[in-house]
Amino acid sequence: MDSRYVAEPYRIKVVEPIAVTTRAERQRYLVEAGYNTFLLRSDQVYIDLLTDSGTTAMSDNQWAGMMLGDEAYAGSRNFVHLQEVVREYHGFKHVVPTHQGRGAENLLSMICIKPGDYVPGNMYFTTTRAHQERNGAKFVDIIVDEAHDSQAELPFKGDVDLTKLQRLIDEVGADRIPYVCVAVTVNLAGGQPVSMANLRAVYELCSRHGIKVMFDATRCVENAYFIKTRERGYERKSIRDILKEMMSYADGCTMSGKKDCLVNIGGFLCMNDDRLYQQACELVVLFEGMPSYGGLAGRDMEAMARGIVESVDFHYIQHRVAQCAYLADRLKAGGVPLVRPTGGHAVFIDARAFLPHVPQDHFPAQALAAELYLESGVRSMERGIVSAGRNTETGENHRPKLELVRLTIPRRVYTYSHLDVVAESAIELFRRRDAIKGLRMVYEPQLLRFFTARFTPRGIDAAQVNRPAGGCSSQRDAVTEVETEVIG
Ligand code: PM9
Repeated sequence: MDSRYVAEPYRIKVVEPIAVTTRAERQRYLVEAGYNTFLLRSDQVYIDLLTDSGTTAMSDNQWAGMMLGDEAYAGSRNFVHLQEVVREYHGFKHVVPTHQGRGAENLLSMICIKPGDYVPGNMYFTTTRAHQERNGAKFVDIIVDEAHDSQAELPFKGDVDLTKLQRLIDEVGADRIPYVCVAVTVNLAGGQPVSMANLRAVYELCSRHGIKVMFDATRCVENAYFIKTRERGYERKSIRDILKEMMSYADGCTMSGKKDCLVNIGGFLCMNDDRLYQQACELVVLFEGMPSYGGLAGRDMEAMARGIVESVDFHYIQHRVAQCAYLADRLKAGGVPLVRPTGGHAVFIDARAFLPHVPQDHFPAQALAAELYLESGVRSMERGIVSAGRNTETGENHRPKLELVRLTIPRRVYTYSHLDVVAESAIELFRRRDAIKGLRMVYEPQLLRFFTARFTPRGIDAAQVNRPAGGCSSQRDAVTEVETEVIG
């Protein structure tokens, strides 16, 4: 990095020891986990970059708020506070709390989607698309082409391609598009932001056709930071004002509070439409809880309300994005191929370029994530063919162009020294990349397979591999094995 790094805008008051393990121990843990980093135990991990979801260190102010939890069954004052904060910072009229983001996705998809509908989005997200498909919709990717090219260097690589959106409307008709789902930022493209100009244009286009725009606002503060630092006219505006303007180009949003709202659990669904709110209130009682808590304790809602306020602090978000840039710069200097430009929540290693000798059917990103853990105890996550899953109609594997390993940075948790260790480990692995082999999938769950799938190194007899504890029926296992032998 050519300038000094941005130092932490906080000091450390409580510490949590982390596990230091030997290579031999990690080898054993990896086999037990079926080469899936999701299945490792947290006390087997040294530096945990699996996800930034729910892994935030909360502030003293948030912890103090937890003590003010009003745990009444209905009408908690913490809900009223959350509602006030969401109205003020995001600008939506109604808020329905949910236990986390996918709870909000479930409600939205169930209310709005009819079988045979189309839901366009700027690249898929795993849980979001799963809920859309479960309710009978077909997801249509309308992100700009460059988002699928790891090396295309664009300031707003998460933008919607308006031509693709218009073409879909012309082809299927606006009445078969219940809403357009715009993610700010786009996780699976590498945390790429969407420009304000594009958000405005999408909203105008959809409004002309009577189509709702629903944001996946999970990392909306990171998006606001990129608008401030990259888009002309926003340099002098506050993150808070930028966020409010962004949200004015949507009819509502789903939110995983576990990311930019700085909490360990929580989410919500927002909307301006009174009828949609009424429908959400009717459904939320079935899946989550009362409309005034939606699966959350009063203290969780209080922490989330306070987290939203803290998240728009410029110094907080500047440091967060700077940590990603620092790690990316160190990795680049060591030759490790990355997705460009670096996003705001993670650094994504381009596993295709890292392991060109491992075909996509041998799960290069999954193999690389496993090797990185073995090398150093650093846990990362596959974001490639395993995460992409299968086409629900044909059963074929989706084959994303992006085959990535995500080094995800939890908020306010790790220091630059931790990031140095991560960089050194990945660079060491890159030096001996030719020795890294692919994997074979030996257990494949039907839904969101990346969470619990199991693998074995190629060349090992599948019959000798650990089975999931008390998992699926033997018949399903057998079928899976045959399928994966064919595809792998
Ligand atoms: N994202 C992540 O690690 C959590 C587990 S992986 C499925 O990136 C977006 C853009 C997300 C997201 C979760 C959700 C779902 C929706 N949209 O995990 O249910 O990145 O709170 O949110 C994860 P919940």
